[in-house]
Amino acid sequence: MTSTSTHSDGYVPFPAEAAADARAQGYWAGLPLDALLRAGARRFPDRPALLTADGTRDYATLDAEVDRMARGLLALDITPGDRVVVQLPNVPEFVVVLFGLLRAGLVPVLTLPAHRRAEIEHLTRLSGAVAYIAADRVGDFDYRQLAATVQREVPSLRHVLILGEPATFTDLATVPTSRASEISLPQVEPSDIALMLVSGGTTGLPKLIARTHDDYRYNATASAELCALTADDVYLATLPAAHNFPLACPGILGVVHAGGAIAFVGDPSPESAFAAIERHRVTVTSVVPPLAQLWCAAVEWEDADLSSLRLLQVGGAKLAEVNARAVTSALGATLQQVFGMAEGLINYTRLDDPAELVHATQGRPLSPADEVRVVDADGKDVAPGTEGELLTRGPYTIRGYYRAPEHNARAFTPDGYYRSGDLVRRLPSGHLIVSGRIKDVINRGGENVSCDELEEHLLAYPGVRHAAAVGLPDDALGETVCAVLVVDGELPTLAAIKAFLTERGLATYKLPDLLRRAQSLPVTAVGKIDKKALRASEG
Ligand code: OOB
Repeated sequence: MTSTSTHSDGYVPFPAEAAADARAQGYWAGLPLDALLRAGARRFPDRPALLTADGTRDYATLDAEVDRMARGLLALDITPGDRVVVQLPNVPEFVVVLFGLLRAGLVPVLTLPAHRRAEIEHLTRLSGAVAYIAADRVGDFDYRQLAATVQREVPSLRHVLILGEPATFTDLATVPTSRASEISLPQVEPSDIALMLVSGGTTGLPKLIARTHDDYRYNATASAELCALTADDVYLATLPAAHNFPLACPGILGVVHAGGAIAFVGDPSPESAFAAIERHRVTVTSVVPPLAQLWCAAVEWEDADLSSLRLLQVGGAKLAEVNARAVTSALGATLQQVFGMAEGLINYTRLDDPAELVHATQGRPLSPADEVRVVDADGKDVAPGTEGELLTRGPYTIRGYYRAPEHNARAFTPDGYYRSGDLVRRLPSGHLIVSGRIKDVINRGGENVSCDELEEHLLAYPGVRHAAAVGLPDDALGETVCAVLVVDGELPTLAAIKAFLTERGLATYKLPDLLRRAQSLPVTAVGKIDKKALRASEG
């Protein structure tokens, strides 16, 4: 039995014994994440690293640019170990900022463009971030206004760096500096926290997932090898780059390891994505199931040349078997199902798996060192092939969320397994079939909506006595968000509820799609809201 200890600042490290094993077995290379780019610049200086609208940047150029960014960040009064909230859209600067922070020993807190005040304020406070890096605006949303609000509420936030028109803040473009002799770069410890990912969240607000250089480097490099990435690959970041899937499974970091090139697309519509695939001769990309279905349908009317695409990764939510077959035949590329989680464990179907497994399973664990248990409600291992909850532990799975001791006591077993909340069946080959979730989260097209969090906000609406959020099956999104309310007087309109939640700073994807009225909510034997019954009655 290994013990878990929590660092004084709320970080739960790998137990010494597990860390020693991961090193001894060669999973952890003992290198900082930034070494991926350093190695790229050494091995492939002239190869394209970033493919942008105005040309390409080779590895040597990108590396030099990252160097100037790292030193420029440290020239502000930011010191190694400090957290920096990053909220950028899919643009090449994302890579410069990410590696710049890593090289400077600063810890990026990777939030998604769709996050709004409630999430950003919470994550800034929880991480104790001293800086926030965002674009001026995306669509009609102005991140500078968000920054101003968060800075008012969270005193630790000293710097706001804006990509684009900075208004009253600092222009990100003025940060890089070539005063290399004056500002030295720190020695980064591979066992330190490299970056923080944001959890989909099961209860209340999102949690922070601290990933070390060692574990995340392994995550990305082992994934790159599994996907057989080479310097000839071109990866298209279609999903938000700050998400674990496009970032490190193998994604951006995996491609840098292989010496390949990265292209970005701001919106994942077939029009934009197909044009980018054709233009950059993209070989690999990753999407969520609804997007895969949309792309599948779009090949009928879009006449872009997609012949360069060799691997289409689909994950984030369950891809129905019928859709898996359709994707393979419509897009021509090899399909890979990816069942992963920001907490760690990633399962992949292999490139040479028989079609049956690729279509009907969500893959098997990346690493031979991944430990997977499938257990019943009492935590006992179920018989092979039987449905149960997936528990996991391994060289790239966290041992606890950052600064969340109470939640950790429930979300992890005493011997360090993460309770995923996912219901799975395991085949003799080790492949897993995901059959549902025990956690109360709605998976809306790959975005996780925490029912608890949404309910808390709904209950704040005048006249709402009880509120329950449930996911209802939906052909396009997998699940839609249905809010069931017990109210005094008139039921508010859906538009009024959405406006109210938006005003409270909730992300757009968490807003209910449907609103229903109930006289009372069904409860379980111990008095908890019975979501299963509710789902059955509302579905
Ligand atoms: C990925 O990571 P998260 O942290 O946004 O969400 C994790 C949860 C899983 O626990 C599971 O409930 C669900 O999303 N999920 C899937 C799935 N992939 C993720 N459910 C069914 N089938 C799948 N293929 O979503 C993520 C992280 C890395 C790679 C890919 C996805």
